[in-house]
Amino acid sequence: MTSITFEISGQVAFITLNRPDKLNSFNREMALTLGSRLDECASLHEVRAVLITGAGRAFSAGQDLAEIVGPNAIGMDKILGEQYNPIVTRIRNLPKPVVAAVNGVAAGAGANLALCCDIVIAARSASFIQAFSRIGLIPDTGGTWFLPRLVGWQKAMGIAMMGDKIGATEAEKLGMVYKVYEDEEFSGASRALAAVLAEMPTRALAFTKHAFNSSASNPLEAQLLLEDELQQKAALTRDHKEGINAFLDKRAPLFTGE
Ligand code: LHQ
Repeated sequence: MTSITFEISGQVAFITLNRPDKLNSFNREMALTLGSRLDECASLHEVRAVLITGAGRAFSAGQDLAEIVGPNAIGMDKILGEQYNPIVTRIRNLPKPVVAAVNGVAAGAGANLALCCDIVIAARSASFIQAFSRIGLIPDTGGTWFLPRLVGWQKAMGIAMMGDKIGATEAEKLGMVYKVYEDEEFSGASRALAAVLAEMPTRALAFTKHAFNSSASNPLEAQLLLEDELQQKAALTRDHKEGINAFLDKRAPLFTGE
């Protein structure tokens, strides 16, 4: 059984973490395959949005803990640098929107994989656990960067140190999640949301992502200059012209991602 399933439909790449009997925890092969699939999403012109979700009852339980013990254990020196960090940087740099559709529990690196995506949606019964402190580790996969930015320093520190299970309803209130959908409508709603994103002006969304990424380290003056530069680029796109024309013609725009 393949640990990552990949399907392109209606300009959306659907990536499913697929080790349901192990709650989609990541072994090395699965992490490296996810990285390759994200590269494909970047290079395939027909992909205009990406949706990552989990098979079965979990989104992902993070690192497969069985793989880091015993004589054949993968060394800690190889795990973050080779497996998880490249996934986070690929998602942040991918010039297309990436949605995490958190269908169930997301723990450890699984939680932070979700939080590094552009839009995080969750099923009502989903949950997020910074499970690291329970096993004597620190939040990784970008957790120490994303969590304080999403929920503020104090909530982030509490969540990271206590390893609390945060349900979807609370996660939405805290700002970890864009929207929560009832379990029975979650699959359809997440596919619909990704389909809408795939029909939006892809280059403007990529510039938006670039600007948000840069805002994390830019002073205001530099950020204003970057907005100016990116807005000028956006204004040259076909989709910008189409958006204006459609508005003036009182019709729905047809964006092509050009
Ligand atoms: C698992 C796992 C799992 C293997 C459930 N591994 N089998 C980076 C750098 C280097 C090293 C370490 O890690 C990292 C990043 C990280 O991600 S560290 C954090 C790793 N993750 C965890 O510590 C979470 C461990 N899992 C849990 O705490 C629970 O399974 C949760 C709360 C996620 C779900 O609990 P339950 O709903 O009660 O399910 P369960 O515990 O019964 O799990 C179901 C099965 O999945 C079970 O297998 P079995 O054969 O007994 O049915 C678990 O052993 C397996 N599983 N997580 N991470």
